[in-house]
Parts: sequence; structure tokens; C-alpha cells
Amino acid sequence: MSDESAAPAPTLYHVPRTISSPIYQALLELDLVNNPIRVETLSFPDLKTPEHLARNPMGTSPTFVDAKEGIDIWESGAVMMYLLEAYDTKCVLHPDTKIAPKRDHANYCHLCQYVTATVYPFLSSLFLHTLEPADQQDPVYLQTGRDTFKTKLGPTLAKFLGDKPFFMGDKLSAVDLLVAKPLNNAHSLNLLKDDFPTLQHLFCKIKSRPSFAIAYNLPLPPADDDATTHDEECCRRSMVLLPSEFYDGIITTRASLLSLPPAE
Ligand SMILES: N[C@@H](CCC(=O)N[C@@H](CS)C(=O)NCC(=O)O)C(=O)O
Repeated sequence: MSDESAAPAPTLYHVPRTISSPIYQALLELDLVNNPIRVETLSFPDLKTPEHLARNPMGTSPTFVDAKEGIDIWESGAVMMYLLEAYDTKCVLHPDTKIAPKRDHANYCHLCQYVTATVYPFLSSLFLHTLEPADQQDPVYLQTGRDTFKTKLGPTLAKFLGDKPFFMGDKLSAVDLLVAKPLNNAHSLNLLKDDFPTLQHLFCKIKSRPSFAIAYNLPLPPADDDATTHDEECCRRSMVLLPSEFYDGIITTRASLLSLPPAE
């Protein structure tokens, strides 16, 4: 006899400090974790197991599965958008399209896509390259990448942010959570502090939230953490965010992908 209540809870498969972290952070901010969305933490090797590849043939993080609804999706932007539209019914982290000006709605859609499709892959590749052995690094790629951030991606983000506290105005939204992931790479590459202080300040504000520590698997920030006065300290501590062992994990995973045996 089939029992609907026995269907597995909708599940976000998450690897800490990957692009699933902003989604997990959004679920925490909305108090949706285990209520009703389960978050299952995986390791990089877990992404390549037959069990995970059956959910997500790309073998990447994130993946969202709701078996009861026949949902199995794995693009970070789509997972974030779906979860907010389906579960953030009070529009806490996304615009209420019934009342929001069309321009806000358009900018929100644009920024979510810009961050997940352009900014995050760009900065992630650039940062990972700096962790390769020195003799395997391409100085031209690194310099061109830094220049491209300074002249195109950084100014574009800073212009959208303007002098507002958050990308969408006075209120935190999913855009801020998504952008914190690539901004952390930009911060590690020392691309923010001098040239984009408003982006650095936004990153520190997001990083100071307890939900960030949980989603990125970091020690919780001190209770009195205040990004408005402690940017330097907050961002100094953010260096702890990206231990080399973590990236070794990614590089090893990428290397193993490249040496996969041919399909039979
Ligand atoms: N376009 C995908 C990319 C996902 C992706 O590449 N995630 C990385 C972590 S940030 C990953 O799983 N890397 C492991 C691998 O490629 O083996 C998305 O935005 O969800």
C-alpha cells in the first residue's frame, strides 16, 4: 500500500562552500531547514558516486530533489529561484511580483542570473587557478582575469549595488546571498578592498550572519559581530573561509574527472 507521508522530504544536496551554500543560507534565513526541506551534506567524492550521478548527471553541487513532485534539478540559479517561489510565500528574500515595480523584478532576475552564470564561474576558475603549483600557473590568464574583474564585473556589480545597503534596496534578498560566494573569491584575490569597498562591505555583512557560518561550515561569528564597524576584522577572518584542503578537494575531483575511463 502506498503511503504519501512516507515519501522522502524535499532534499537539497549540498557541499559546504560550494554554490549550494547560498541556497542553504537562504533556507536557514527562511527557517525552512527540516521544515519541510531536508539538507543533506555531501563531500566532493560523493558527487561522483552512481547514487548522486543518478540525481545529477553533471556530478555537481547543488542538487534539489522532491521525489513526491517528480522534481530533480541541479542548476544553482534555478534551485534558488524554485525554492523561493515555492516556499518563500511571504516574499522575504525575493520580490513580490504582485506589488514590486517591474524594474525591481527585472533587476532581481538579471542579478541572480548574472551572479550564477557569469560572476561565480569566472571568479571560481580564477581563484582555483591561483592554487595550482606555481609552475603550472598561467600569468597571462591570471592578469587578464584580474583586469577583467576590475574593469567589467566589479564595476557592474558595484553599479547595481550603488549606495544601497543591499542589492535590492534596504532589505536582504537572495541576490546578496548568491553574490557572497563569488565575492569571497574576489576578496581572497585581494580584488575588493581598494577598488570596490561597497562590495567588500556587503560581503562582510553577509558573512557576519550566523546562517553564513552554518551554510559554509565555519565557526559561528561572535555574537557582537558588527560588519559596519569591523570590516577589516570580518574580512581578515574570511581568509579562514577557504582552506587549501578544500580546494585540493576540488582540484583532485576535477583531475579525476579528466581521467575518467571512456564510457562503455
Ligand atoms: N552551473 C552549475 C555549476 C555547479 C558546479 O560546478 N558546482 C561546483 C561547486 S561550486 C561543483 O560541484 N564542482 C565539482 C565538480 O565539478 O566536480 C550551477 O551553477 O549549479
